[in-house]
Amino acid sequence: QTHKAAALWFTGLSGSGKTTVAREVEKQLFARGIKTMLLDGDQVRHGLCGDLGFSPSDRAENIRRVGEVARLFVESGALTLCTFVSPYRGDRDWVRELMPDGRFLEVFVDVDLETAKARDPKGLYAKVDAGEIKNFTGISAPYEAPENPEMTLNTTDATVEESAAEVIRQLEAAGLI
Ligand code: GGZ
Repeated sequence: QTHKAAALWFTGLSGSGKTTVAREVEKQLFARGIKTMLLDGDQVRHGLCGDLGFSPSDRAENIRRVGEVARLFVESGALTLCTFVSPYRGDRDWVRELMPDGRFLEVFVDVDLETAKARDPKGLYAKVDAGEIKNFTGISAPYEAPENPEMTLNTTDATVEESAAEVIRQLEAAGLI
């Protein structure tokens, strides 16, 4: 199966479904024999970015590092799925500029804050309410929604399967797979 290497950049609130949808997309790409890589915020913050917190400058550095790593994977030919809250437009645009033209696709994983709070898969929103986490995106730190994303997934209403199918469909339409 031939494909074109690109970065699929999932951005959205904690609990929006970035990682869950990206994992399902990766599973379907794998089934088609397409080379993939998945870089996830929760994962890299234990290693590569383990020294960073959630101030605006630490988030910028987090995104800079993973952007550089994503570029290496794209250059190696992988369809590279990146799942980071990445709340600042400027940080995301920086990665867009880093990638070869047309090989950065911003995927806005759009969810109602109330829905994300109700899901609270890791109990983080409860900790925010208890005053245990500062600078939490969507509550006490900003989220700058994409203005012209290549894809928007409304995960308040859609199932994981529906959202993943939409990504696959759009990758096909863009001629990347
Ligand atoms: C946002 C936070 C915070 C704060 C911990 N703000 O749902 P999760 O748990 O697994 O994803 C979030 C992850 C965010 O890491 P990123 O590297 O994606 O963030 S950024 O792109 O902004 O650099 C969340 C958890 O870590 N988390 N504290 N204060 N999310």
